Amino acid sequence: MLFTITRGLILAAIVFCSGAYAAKITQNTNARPHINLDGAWHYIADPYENGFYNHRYQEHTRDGYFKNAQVEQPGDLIEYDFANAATLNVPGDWNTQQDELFLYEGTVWYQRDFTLNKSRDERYILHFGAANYEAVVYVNGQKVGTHIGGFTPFEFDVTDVVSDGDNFVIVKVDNRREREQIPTVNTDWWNYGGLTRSVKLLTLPKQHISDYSIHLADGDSNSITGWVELNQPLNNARVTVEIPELKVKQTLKFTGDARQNFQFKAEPILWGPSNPKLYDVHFRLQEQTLSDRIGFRQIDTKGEDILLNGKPIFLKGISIHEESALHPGRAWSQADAKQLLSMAKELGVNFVRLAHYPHNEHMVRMADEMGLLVWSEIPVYWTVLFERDDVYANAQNQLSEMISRDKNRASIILWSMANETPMSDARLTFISKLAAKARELDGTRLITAALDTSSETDKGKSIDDPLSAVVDVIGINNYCGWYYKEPAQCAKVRWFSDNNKPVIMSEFGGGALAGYHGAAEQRWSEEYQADLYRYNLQMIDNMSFIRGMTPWILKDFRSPRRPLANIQDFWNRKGLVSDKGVKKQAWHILNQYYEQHQ
Ligand code: GCB
Repeated sequence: MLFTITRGLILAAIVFCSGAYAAKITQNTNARPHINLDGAWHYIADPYENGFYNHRYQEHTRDGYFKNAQVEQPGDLIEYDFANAATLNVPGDWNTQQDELFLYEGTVWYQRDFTLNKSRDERYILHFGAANYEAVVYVNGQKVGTHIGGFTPFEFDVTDVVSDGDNFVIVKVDNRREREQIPTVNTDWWNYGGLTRSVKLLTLPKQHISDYSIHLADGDSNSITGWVELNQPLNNARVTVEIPELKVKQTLKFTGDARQNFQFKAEPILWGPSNPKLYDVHFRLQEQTLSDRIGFRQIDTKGEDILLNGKPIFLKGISIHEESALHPGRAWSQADAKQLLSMAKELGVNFVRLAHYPHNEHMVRMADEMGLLVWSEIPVYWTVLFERDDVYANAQNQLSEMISRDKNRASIILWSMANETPMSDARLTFISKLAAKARELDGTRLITAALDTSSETDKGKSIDDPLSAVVDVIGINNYCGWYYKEPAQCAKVRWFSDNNKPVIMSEFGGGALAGYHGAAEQRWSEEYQADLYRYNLQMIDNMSFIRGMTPWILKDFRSPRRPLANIQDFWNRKGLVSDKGVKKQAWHILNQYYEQHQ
């Protein structure tokens, strides 16, 4: 206990001192010049954090593993050796790459060399797609920063630390779960550790465009607006924003500022599931051109309706964890994104809930291309310590990093603040503050949260969680036929909502082992799960205020909470397909339902 508190305080100190919560992230990193640092990294598992603390439990300042020391004299005592250590592939979780790390929670050190032709005209930014959970980053033996949070990008300017020629980078990644984290200690997914997303050294001109935002003006589909931000304020700089296909080009003049707003008239074909039209957009500063593919669309609510481009839409969705059928462990690649989202499309969806944390950037870019609407969320999940300011700061930072990376993706229509959080005043204050922050950072999307609280009344189940007043769209998680009632009883369950807001059934479902057949009463059989879907869909048909659903879940996913031998074997079996992608009967029930509800 004492250890936990002390570690919490140390962490808070590290975080605030090293600026781990400054959410500045270079936009569109794949389109930037960079040195790709993916591939084999040497690693040392360090459960006692021997490479970080000395025997008096003080942080090493001179001779920790970050030094990457090599034996020079025969008598040298160095008890680690990255050069001869085994390797892990980056990106990738460590759990599924080495048997000994499968259940490991703790510190792993990563090391790799790289060479650089250093130029005086460039800035070097070391960019991480994500590292779960806490990363301490060193370049050439110097600490360059710390980051907390397992699913969002972060970066450090390492210009002054890198050398011409040989360099090395070392990252201490720690995935221990702690009570004060976001997410907290108890979740229902695998705690995959490591450098789970790509690592790049961005090699950028000294003055460059660091970020931009571009979207339709609120309520005006013939007006495109946004801003461009430079990495430093400039006098007399010009940036052009051009969309050749729309024949628009505007030049922005920077007179001592780092950010300039823009707005111009245009008549884009609006992006949507039936026509996911994307435009090439070019931002130019001096000789640099930065290009992106952008969709333009409006998203609003009106009473109980969700309006996409002004028209009511029903969100036929599915929930997805970041695990694909292509390989074990965390999904990270474009191929993973394609596999998952193609499977979702085949199910007949126009909407995906990317649960329960921000997924990798390939997912949202692929959703843009494929015309899938997206719910994106931060891991404010279950029993977070809502009373604590440092916990809030962490959640807000993860929210800011998610929005910063993905603000230009037309597919994303909903930012979700939380999942199934227990009611309390502290929780209401915490999530209300997050929602206000999200609206401040991005006024172009809707705010939601998945609630699991409803009260029983004479009329039926009432959606009366006070968070309903805070969000634009109410998500409800409800496991009728699984955690309560038998499936057949679900058809008769009645709900009502006095919120005059759209409601999405953000979760329902039940487990089945693919290939296990039996009577419909037989738990874990495909027949049971199929029946549960049939009756829940009947229940949903009686909910006049429902405007979408994301049943739980597309594919079986790993979870330490699910040990049942020969059935679960540490998989949550609520997938409509098995972990290998084999369809279960319930898949066809939902597929038919979606086909009939055009
Ligand atoms: C939920 C959670 C989800 C779990 C699911 C389950 O309500 O939101 O993360 O995996 O239930 O399978 O119980």
